[in-house]
Amino acid sequence: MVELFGTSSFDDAARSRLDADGHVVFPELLTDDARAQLTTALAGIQALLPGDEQHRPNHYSAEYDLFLASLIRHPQLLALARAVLGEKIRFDHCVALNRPGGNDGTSWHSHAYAEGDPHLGFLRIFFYVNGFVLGDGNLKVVPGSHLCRDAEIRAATDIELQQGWMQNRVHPVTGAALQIEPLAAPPGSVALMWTHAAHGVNPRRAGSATRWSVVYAYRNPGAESHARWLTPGFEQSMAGTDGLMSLY
Ligand SMILES: O=C(O)CCC(=O)C(=O)O
Repeated sequence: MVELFGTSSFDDAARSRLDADGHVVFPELLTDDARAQLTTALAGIQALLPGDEQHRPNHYSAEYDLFLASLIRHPQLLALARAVLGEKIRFDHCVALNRPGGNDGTSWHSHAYAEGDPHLGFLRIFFYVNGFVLGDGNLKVVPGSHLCRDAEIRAATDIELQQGWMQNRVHPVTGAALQIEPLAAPPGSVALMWTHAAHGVNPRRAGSATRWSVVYAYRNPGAESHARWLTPGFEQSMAGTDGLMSLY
């Protein structure tokens, strides 16, 4: 089994940052071996695109690649997910987020999960295999936005977000004005994010190499998940005795 992370990362300081900001980035956490195997797997997914519209290789990535599937139950990944969410967790999805040169990025959005019950967490764990620099397929966030638990945050541009959803809102805990924070991530970075955080991705520059990335999502059971791209056959093939693959 590949060693996924070079160090153990999630300590009290990281927990505080994740809970206050909605995200935390661990630079260079992936081992070189993991990065090499992830790059091969993600390039394989990229080569399959667009594929079957009903079963898209980038949405159901673990169903198309054994290495990506093997990471769902990787002890270091499960330990990280449980350190954040507690013992009772469910796997939600594994989605390839490769961004070739010229990719448009993604407009501002948040995701849905158990809006009425803040005890139910939904964690996104991004692997930025070859990283990204500012202004080139970089992730951007609004620290504190996750605390609003708003599944409907949408904006096409930074200005639209600032003049729309962010207008007249403050950080729910600190009371500070909300700010857009563009992130940089050196190769091998892992980012944790609560799913209700407002986030978007800037376009990848035309001449840049493909940004290899994938997200693994885990959540506390108890509510329906709409992001759960998982076929029944795959769910059964991966089922253990711990309920990790079930919906509830
Ligand atoms: O591509 C990324 O870095 C983030 C993708 C994203 O917005 C998402 O997974 O919700």
